Amino acid sequence: MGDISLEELQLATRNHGMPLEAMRYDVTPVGLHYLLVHYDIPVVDDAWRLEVDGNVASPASVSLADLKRLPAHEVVSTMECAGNGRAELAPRVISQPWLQEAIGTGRWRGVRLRDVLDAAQPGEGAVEVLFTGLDRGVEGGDEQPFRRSLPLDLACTDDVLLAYELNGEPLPPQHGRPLRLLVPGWYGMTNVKWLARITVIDAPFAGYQQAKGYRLRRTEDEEGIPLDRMRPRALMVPPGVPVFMARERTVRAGTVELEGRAWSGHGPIEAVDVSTDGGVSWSPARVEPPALGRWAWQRWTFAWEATPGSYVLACRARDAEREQPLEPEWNLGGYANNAVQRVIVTVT
Ligand SMILES: Nc1nc2c(c(=O)[nH]1)N[C@H]1C(S)=C(S)[C@@H](COP(=O)(O)O)O[C@H]1N2
Ligand SMILES: [Mo]
Repeated sequence: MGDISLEELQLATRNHGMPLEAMRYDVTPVGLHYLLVHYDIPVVDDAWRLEVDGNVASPASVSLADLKRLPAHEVVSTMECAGNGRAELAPRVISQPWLQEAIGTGRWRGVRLRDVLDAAQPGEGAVEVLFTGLDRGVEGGDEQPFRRSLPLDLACTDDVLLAYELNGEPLPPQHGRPLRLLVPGWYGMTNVKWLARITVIDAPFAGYQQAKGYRLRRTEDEEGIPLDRMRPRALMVPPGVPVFMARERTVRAGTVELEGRAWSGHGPIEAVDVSTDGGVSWSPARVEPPALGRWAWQRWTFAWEATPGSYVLACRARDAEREQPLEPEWNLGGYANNAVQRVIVTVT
């Protein structure tokens, strides 16, 4: 794989994953939710306002108090960074070196984006809504704010939020205080934090995070396919106890209740299979129905009759149309690698 660089380590210490044992919580406690920040976390004061402009009949500048006067809506949603699994690609892709922990499930509360857009009245010819964050940095050689767009029809769906609360508290600084976009089912980059401006536009946004970043492509000159919804993935809570450095696991012989979570941005999980021989043979796990609404991960369990020896455990999810691959498929940005998780376990 090659040594990890100091630059990658610098990213990895700023942006942390969710320790997989935190999948025991239905909703991820705030400090355990994964974190990804491209530039710096901005400090936002009370004078903050959200500007709504572009191709709209009624441009507006609204405070947080104005937003809180609109009907509140809550969604429990599992979020995953599009780069989750990147560090398992070979050749390694140099960026935030995620293994499999770039995930979390939040109880997000805010107002429907649709209510804010309806008040502004998008004009004839409007096709997308552009979201601009307060954070700035240099990427692809140009200084820019973090910015991404959504198609107008998706922006106006029921569960797309401008969120001001996470798990019943005001958004913490690192997760977008005071306001962020939340698009359930889509990969993490969609959910623009520290919103400053919402602009209704007449042509698809062609900025860096849309035209260059977050596209599936194998070479620089390929146009590629934009990333959107999360692919299916199952992860297990690593069983037993870890070895301090290698994190390989030891469990006692007997019935071991394996547990984990599974999700897909395309719809409910239809099945999770478990393997105790590294993915050669598979048996079905018990998958619980969605308990927290359609956008949250589903819990699964599997009773493993463990006898002494060495094992490679694996789990694999499928939704109505797609199943996790056994091996990663390489791409330039190191995105959307949902290859199955493998956990090395010794039974004593
Ligand atoms: N303004 C802004 N929004 C952002 C980002 C960012 O760097 N700046 N990172 C994006 C990425 S790549 C991901 S994966 C998610 C992470 O959200 P979280 O840190 O709240 O888990 O936020 C997205 N929204
Ligand atoms: Mo991300």
